[in-house]
Amino acid sequence: MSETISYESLLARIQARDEHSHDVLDPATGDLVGRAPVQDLDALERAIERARAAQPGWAALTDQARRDHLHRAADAVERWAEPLAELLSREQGKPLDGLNARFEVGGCVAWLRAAAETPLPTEVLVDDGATYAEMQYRPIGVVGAITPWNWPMMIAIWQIAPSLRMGNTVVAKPAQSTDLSGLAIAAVLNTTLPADVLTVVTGPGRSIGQALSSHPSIGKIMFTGSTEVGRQIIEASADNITRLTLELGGNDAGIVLPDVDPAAIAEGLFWGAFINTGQTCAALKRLYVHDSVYDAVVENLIAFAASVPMGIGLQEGNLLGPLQNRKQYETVVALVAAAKESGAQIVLGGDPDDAAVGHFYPTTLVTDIDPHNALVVEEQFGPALPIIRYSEVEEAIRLANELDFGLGASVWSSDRAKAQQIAGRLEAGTVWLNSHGGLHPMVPFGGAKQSGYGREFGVEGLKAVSEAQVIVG
Ligand code: TAP
Repeated sequence: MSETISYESLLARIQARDEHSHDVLDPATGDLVGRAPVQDLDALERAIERARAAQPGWAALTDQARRDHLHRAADAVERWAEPLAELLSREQGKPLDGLNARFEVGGCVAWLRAAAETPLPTEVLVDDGATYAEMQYRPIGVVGAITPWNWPMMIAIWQIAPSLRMGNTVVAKPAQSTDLSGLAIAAVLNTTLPADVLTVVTGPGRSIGQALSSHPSIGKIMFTGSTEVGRQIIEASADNITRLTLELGGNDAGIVLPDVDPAAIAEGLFWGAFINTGQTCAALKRLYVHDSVYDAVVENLIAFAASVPMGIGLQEGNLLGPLQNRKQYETVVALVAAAKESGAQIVLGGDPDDAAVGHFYPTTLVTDIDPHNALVVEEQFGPALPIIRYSEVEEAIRLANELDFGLGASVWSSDRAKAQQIAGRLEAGTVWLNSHGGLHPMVPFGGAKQSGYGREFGVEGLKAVSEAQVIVG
């Protein structure tokens, strides 16, 4: 890629050149963003073959050489940061500002550098004079990386960066609704990486994703997406005993104890739930609030939420955007409508303009809702938060744990010891205290129960894209 750094030059590199393509429309305006290629199974075969051929040479580099490559890739993302953020905003819908497009591109840089810097020395397991045993972490081979549309660049990096660090090559398949973002981040990485170490293949999940998951030359699938597709990948990969990391759906609970200061926690609660306009796996999706502070928490949340601007991503200042696609918009419409019909109170929002351009759903807070209403027990993946009243903390813990999901959870309290004790009883991969959803590249992240298995980030994340080998003697 030439170093003429502009949005136009980025788009020119990744756009489809023939009729095997689909239109990409801006979810905020309906404008044409570009045309994304739709590839076929032959293209996938060729990509896997090239990745297989490139892998031994990549693995033969020293660990330091691969770490240097990741830092150079991070430098490239920094140089291309603004065009990447603009494309992300146009295609995904998220605003440039706030915890959105520029933040996501910054996350790509941070996770690339963390994957480069995380030490993974050989572990000496036993050295007692009679036995010497050590554990080494070797490449698996070719990793298939399948991503969703909500954080299409950053999640791709979460899968690609540790895989490359450990000496694997990667074939990536972005979600079709954000193909251009997946192609763009890879194109920027490929300005510095050796040929064929990272390839992107676009096309439908049910054909390209399915074939990638069942391919005998793929040693590991890194998948982030829905629980339903996670199950299909388990089945598709079974014959080859392909290694899997599955980051699946979430329906995170937050429990607010009676000792909180409602004004002080309103902002944290809001962004825990509404980051990326609610389209985040580990967003706060059901909030359980003690009866004694319920009204005050709701009042403070309404006041904060009403002050956060929603609009077209490219207009600076907006902090919330549209839903990324019509299907997701319709899911949120149906869930809030059903909640309203059941007698729940819509205290903010809930009145989308179906005729408006763009998939905008207003920021919505729903109170006095039955704990088993669909808006509570299903993953809404949008800007509508149900707030459930409880009177006994045991009841809140039981409700939080009763779903099959177990990605994240949070406890809100001014008593750290009490909050920690409750955290230990919640069935979730991560429990935050007085915040929700913050991630760190050195802190392992992943789901309990049907939110998936395996952990990403930090040392655990490097081990997950490696084959452990014990050497004895
Ligand atoms: P999915 O519909 O599951 O799609 C995810 C990816 O899988 C897409 O690239 C999709 O391709 C592909 N795919 C579809 N069918 C496939 C198959 N049979 N075999 C292999 N791949 C297939 O999810 P989504 O709607 O993009 O994302 C929303 C979901 O992801 C939510 O449930 C959310 O909670 C979850 N999510 C989880 C996390 C973590 S870290 N746990 C993070 C973000 C999102 P196409 O687009 O071409 O169909």
